[in-house]
Amino acid sequence: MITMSKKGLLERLEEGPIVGDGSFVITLERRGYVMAGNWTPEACIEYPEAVKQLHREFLRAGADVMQTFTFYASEDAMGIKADEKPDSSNGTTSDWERINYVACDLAREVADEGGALVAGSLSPITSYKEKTAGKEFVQNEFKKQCDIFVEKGVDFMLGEFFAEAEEAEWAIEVMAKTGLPVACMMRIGKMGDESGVQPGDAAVRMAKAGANVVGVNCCYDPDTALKTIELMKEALNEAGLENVYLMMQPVGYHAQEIADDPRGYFALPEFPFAMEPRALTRIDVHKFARKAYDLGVRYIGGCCGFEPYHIRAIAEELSTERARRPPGKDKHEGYRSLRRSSFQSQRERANPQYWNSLVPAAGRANIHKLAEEQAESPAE
Ligand code: CBH
Ligand code: ZN
Repeated sequence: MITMSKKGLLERLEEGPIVGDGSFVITLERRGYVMAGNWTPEACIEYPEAVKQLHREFLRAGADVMQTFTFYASEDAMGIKADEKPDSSNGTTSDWERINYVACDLAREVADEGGALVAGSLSPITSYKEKTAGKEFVQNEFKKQCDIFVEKGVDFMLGEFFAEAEEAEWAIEVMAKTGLPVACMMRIGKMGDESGVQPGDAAVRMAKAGANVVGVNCCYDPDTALKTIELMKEALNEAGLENVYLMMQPVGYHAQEIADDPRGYFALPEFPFAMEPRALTRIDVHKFARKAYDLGVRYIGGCCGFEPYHIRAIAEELSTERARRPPGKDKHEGYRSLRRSSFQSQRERANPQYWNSLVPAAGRANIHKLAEEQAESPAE
């Protein structure tokens, strides 16, 4: 067996762009393994094969990082959400600990199949959001998860989806104490966080709290998120913090109209059960990856709605910069493979010009008439 010495997060970022993974709770809900509303990761212990399969698809798509599927898996968040469940067989309060352990095993098993890194993943503490808990309680919640991540030997720490710079700082302080590299993303828009902290200030605060990589995730589409990242970049440069890397994992949906809404894409009427018509195409993602790289973002992945084929588009777009293509390349040769089609009309599409200039349809021929008909006879 050949053992390659594995490079860590910061060494890899030094060499070139890192590809993150994509959507877990949203994708596993669609596949039948996660409960909408709760968005908690019991699937780690209930359907470990389903979680591993999704990790594996992201790995094959070119992801360099497997985030532990520990979203909302603090004792606090899971406890509050379990209490709200009508049926206690859906998980018990004490499951949080086992979920965190198993999540590390699942991510590690798959990461080792392709030399990827495992990120121990933290997310908001429900009692902080409800303003019923202070710093000591919140940091202790983060610490309990971090202790498990360290025991399980994750490669770095990653915080995500924080609504306020303050909670992100508290998480970063705890993550930094592990001595591992720290990445942290807020779900902040260009208007600022929920307490009025501007994106630039939030980025500087995250960096000063000890994060090596900072940025935004979820809530906004790639174009909107890029504007927020630009503000972060300017502020980091002004503060002399150019050595801090930028990262982004936006949603895999078109959501231009909520660009100024602090609730992000959750404000869309289609969230969460009718999002399909808004899905990004792989061509949208190629364009996003290029813009992000050109802006200086060095860790590029996706959040809700980013399916494995979207992550593959990032890895393919940046294959020159990364000097490699995704592991699944044997089934992909760009648009050229359409030359093999049985149909002349498809063979004509075997070129990038066709796809790059395409404006995809919404799929409904007469959407206004359809809306009128639905108003007359609403579905159950
Ligand atoms: O599961 C994942 O993909 C995570 N890496 C990020 C999830 S972002 C938000 C999910 C929904 C939250 C909610 O509605 O409470
Ligand atoms: Zn998300």
